[in-house]
Amino acid sequence: MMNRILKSTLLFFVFVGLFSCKDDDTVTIYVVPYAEQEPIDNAAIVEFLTNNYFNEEEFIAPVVNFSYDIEFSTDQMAGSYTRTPLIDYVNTVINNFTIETKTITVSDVDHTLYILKIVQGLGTSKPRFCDEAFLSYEGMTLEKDVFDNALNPVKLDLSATVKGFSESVSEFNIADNVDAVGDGTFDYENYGVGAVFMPSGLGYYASPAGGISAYAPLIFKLKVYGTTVLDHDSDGVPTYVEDLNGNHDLSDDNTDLDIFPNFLDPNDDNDPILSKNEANIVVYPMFLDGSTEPMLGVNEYEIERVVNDNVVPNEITITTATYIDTDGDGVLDYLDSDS
Ligand SMILES: [Ca+2]
Ligand SMILES: [Ca+2]
Ligand SMILES: [Ca+2]
Ligand SMILES: [Ca+2]
Repeated sequence: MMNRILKSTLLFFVFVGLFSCKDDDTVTIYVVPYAEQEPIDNAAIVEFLTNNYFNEEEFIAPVVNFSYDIEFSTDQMAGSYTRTPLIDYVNTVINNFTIETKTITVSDVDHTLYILKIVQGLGTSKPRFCDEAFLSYEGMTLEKDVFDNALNPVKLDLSATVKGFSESVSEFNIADNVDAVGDGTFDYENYGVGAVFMPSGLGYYASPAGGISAYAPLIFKLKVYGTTVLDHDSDGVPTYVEDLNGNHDLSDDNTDLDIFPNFLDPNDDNDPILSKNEANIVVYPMFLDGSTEPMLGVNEYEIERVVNDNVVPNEITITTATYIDTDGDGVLDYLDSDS
């Protein structure tokens, strides 16, 4: 089921739209330009937000064991309670709920995400756009047809999801506390809860698939529990650091101009030394029972965490890599082919 939000590379090559046959039997495939489609999608999202409400009364006064499930409805009245139209929350805080807007540019066209924040989450960190998030979600169209869900939490590499998804999940904080229940399950407390309304340009755009028609704006309900930093090429440089130009596109950072972008290249500068061997490696022994974590320095990243609990009670070791600039030219050795 989770595959539905995975971004297929086919998306970039398979364009389905209006076909027209010419005399020579060649087929012209027409893809609606982003600049034409974006206003249409935005208007459809605004219409949804104008005509729909959510079960805010349940979040204002949650009952014991409330599921924290969001329900969208065209019913303004919940018993004697009068709900607020979703559109009124846009960039406005009411009862601690709000809809934040976020602009993402695709092919020079600005697209707006509408991110409904019901619970921000009280954990100290947020998943980055290319981290592995631990979350549950439900995807639906503006017609409320559910096309995908993971109601039990799953781990998802956000770099492999559509932009509207990764750029929304990364706006929530994770849980602030995790308790082992004792039966193998865990209770997460104060995790992020919300939803995103995204134009098709930040979803699947021209590729219809699995119950989603082409150019369909999408809604995802989200519960964000945890996050893990990813290092896709295991070179000791976290993937988020490999986005050198900071544009949240991992494909356009390629120091040595070979076929592998830096986040998939264990030797970013194509000199004779692997990136991980161009770093200072330090192993910090520490203990689970009260030791504070090592403060990481500049260009220092955790690359391994080993629990030795079965050998030395409570002992773990944290290994870090610090990337250095030996010749002082401002380019770290792993990106510098002449150092
Ligand atoms: Ca890496
Ligand atoms: Ca980039
Ligand atoms: Ca490369
Ligand atoms: Ca190298």
